[in-house]
Order: sequence, then structure tokens, then C-alpha cells
Amino acid sequence: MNMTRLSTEDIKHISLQYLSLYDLEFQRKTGKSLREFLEYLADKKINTDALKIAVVPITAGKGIIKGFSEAVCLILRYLGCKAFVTLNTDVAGFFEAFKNNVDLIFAADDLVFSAFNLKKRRAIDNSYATGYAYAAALELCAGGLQSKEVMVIGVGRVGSAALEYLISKGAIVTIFDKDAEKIKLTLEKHPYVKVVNSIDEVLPEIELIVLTAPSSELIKEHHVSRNTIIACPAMPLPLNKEVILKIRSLIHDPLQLGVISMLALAY
Ligand code: 2YC
Repeated sequence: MNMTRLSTEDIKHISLQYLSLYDLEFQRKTGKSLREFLEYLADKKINTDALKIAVVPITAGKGIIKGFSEAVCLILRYLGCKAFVTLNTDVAGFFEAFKNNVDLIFAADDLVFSAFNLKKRRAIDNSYATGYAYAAALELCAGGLQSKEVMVIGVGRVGSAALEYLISKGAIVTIFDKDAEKIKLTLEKHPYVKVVNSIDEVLPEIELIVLTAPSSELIKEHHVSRNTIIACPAMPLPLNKEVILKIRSLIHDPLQLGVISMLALAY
């Protein structure tokens, strides 16, 4: 599975101060703060300042991304958690986390980025959590999804999680993916989903879009209107500035909503 691999460049801007600005922007678009969004996703109250979380750097495969664990840790601290990056990596890091009696461990190799809830024996992966979070953010930004047409572009692991959320909220979903196998798998689970062979068939008429496909030259200016809302977890952002300036709202970040959602769903 070809995982997107973040670079240090993608995340080095993430600081507590930056996160407070990002929070204000998120509130403007969705009506919820990141803290409120955490509890919205979890569908329960979360006492974050009682949560002890270890982020363990993993050297496997392509190795450590400088700043990655620190960025994850800052996002969790911004939510009020007692989060720290272990001094040790890999198994020694897990051992250190257990010795510190943590509630959760966050760790990523090249294939999976997971939140492990040690008390509840639950593991939540970033792809599922990210799809779920971006669909929820689109819902809030759109003021609800019941009977609304939504387009999901890319139905891999992130897109599939977004699809599940959208359907659970009563959205009418149209999907596009260049991989016929992914379309087939999706239709087996969701036979009522509409499939298009080209986004031109339904854009710009459909104005709510979850864009998970990394391919850049997909959405052009004529595919969007000034009412269009795009929730796009893909990195790097596959949208040109004409599209970004034209649409009503863009929901996008390299790591934040995925990490918040991992905590919410692992709690
Ligand atoms: O620094 C470390 O511990 C590295 N092992 C982290 C590797 C993360 C690889 N995955 C990614 O860059 C992206 C993340 C957004 C989560 C999923 N894929």
C-alpha cells in the first residue's frame, strides 16, 4: 500500500501558537473548536488533562521523519493531554511508555500510524480516523448532510472511511476512483453508491467534495462553484490557487484533524 510519507517541511510549522490560529480558522468554517470537534467525533466528553500519552518514534523502514513525533505530541498537548515523546525509539520506546503508565501510545511506521489505547485494548489507524474526521468536518461546514449530494474522489482507506461516515449521516454519495478494483470493493459494501467514470459528469453540480486522491491535475476551476466546499486530507494539497480562491471553504491540514480523530476514536 502506497502510504503518503510526510516530510519535515510539511510539519515543521506546527507549534502551539500556530495551532491556536488553525483552531480559529477551523471554528470559523465548522462552528466548533478543535476541542469541541474532538468530543463531537468521540460522541462523548473527554477529560484530556487526565490523559497521559506517549508518542514513540519508530526507526523501521524509511526511518524517522524529523519533527513528526514532536508535531503529533504538540497537537495532543494543544488538546490538553499530557503528551510526551519517548527518549527511546521502537521497542525501547514502547517499554518506556509502559513504565510511565501511559493511557495511549501513538506510533507510526511506513505502513500504519496508530493510536493504541492500552486500557481499552483499541487500535485506531490514521487513515480510517482521517477519512472519518474530514467527512465530519465537511458535515459541520455544510450545516448537515441529510439528503445532500456529496462526491468522494478516491475510495482507498481514507476515502472509504469518509464514505461510511457520509452514508451514516444520510448523504447521497457519488464516487470516483481511477482504480476499478477499489470501485468494485466499494460497491460490494455500498450497492447504492453512484459511480462516475469522470468527475465532469457531476461537477460543478455537486458542491460537497471529499478529495482523498493525491493526483493533482484532477479538480479544475470549472469543476467548482463559489458554494463548493472541499474537504481534502491529501498531501501535498492537489488543488491550484484558482480553485482554492473560487470555492466557499477548503478543509485541509497535514496532520491535525487525523491526530485529533485518532484520539477521539481510540478513547
Ligand atoms: O518518525 C517516525 O516515527 C516515522 N516512522 C514516521 C513515519 C510516518 C509515515 N507516514 C506518514 O508520513 C503519513 C502520516 C500522515 C500518517 C500516515 N501517513
